Amino acid sequence: MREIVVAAAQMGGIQKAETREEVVLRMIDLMDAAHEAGANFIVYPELSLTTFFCRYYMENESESDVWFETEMPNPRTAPLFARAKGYGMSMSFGYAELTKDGQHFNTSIQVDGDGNIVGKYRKTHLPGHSEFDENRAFQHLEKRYFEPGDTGFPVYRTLGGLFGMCICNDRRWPETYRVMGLQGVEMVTLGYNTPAVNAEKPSEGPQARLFHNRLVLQSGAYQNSTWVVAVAKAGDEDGYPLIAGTMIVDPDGRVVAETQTQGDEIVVHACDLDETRFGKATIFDFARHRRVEHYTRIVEQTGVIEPAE
Ligand code: ING
Repeated sequence: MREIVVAAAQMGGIQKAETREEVVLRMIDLMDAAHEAGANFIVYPELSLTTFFCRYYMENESESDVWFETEMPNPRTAPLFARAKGYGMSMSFGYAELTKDGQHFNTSIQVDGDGNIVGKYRKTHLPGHSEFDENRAFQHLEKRYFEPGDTGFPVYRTLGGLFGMCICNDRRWPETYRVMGLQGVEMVTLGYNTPAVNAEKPSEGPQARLFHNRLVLQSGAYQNSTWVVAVAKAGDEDGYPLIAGTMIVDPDGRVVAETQTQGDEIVVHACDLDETRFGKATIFDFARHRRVEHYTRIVEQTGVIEPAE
């Protein structure tokens, strides 16, 4: 048995006016509750330090760069790293990363109980658009503010197992889980900020979005026999609603824990990494069952090529 007691630390809305220091205090409160509940690993949302600023059109980088971190840890997040190290607790969280050579990424890191960054991931699948779109009820400018990630989907050894990360829209793409599954991943952690309404289709509201959220997390877990921990930035941000739906999914695709509120809330579950073994050795024994000679299109084609008339 290789048990990890995981706390999925959902955060309610972060308002535009909220400082990093105020947000970090909320994250520390969640970490204290996780410690009380016996957790040794805490997972926070995508862009956990700021509001989802991609909903706002900003013309110049001088304006949008205020939402980015130029180093990690940094003076604003140091108290969080210190509290985690004091507890010997691993953590993962997302933030907007501005690198020394001026690259912008939607990033997530995993930090072990000694405070070492053991995993770093930069969001691959950026949804939305790069120019102001007047046809949208609100903007989703991730393609404006971030570059596609350059890390791929790494899997790394920590906490006695094989871990990987993805971010938000990545969870909708089966390739995300399979690339990690082909590295033996036993737990995928991810955060998301998902608008409660489709900006291009107002009839698609929170119920549909919560359905799709659950659908893709359960299928990703089951089809790769891995745990999936998915954590929302939920609630209302300056009048813009985000879905909750934070959950922990077991390697059979079953939801074993999920939040009940739209605010700051942890759900905790003892995840035995050995529960991934049966699926990996039988129905999803990739070596025994996959037929890669028939999968060429998946890596050779980007878009659809329909058969000739
Ligand atoms: N947010 C959304 C997400 O993938 C989205 C964008 C919502 C795309 C619904 C498609 C459908 O959950 C982020 N930040 O990717």
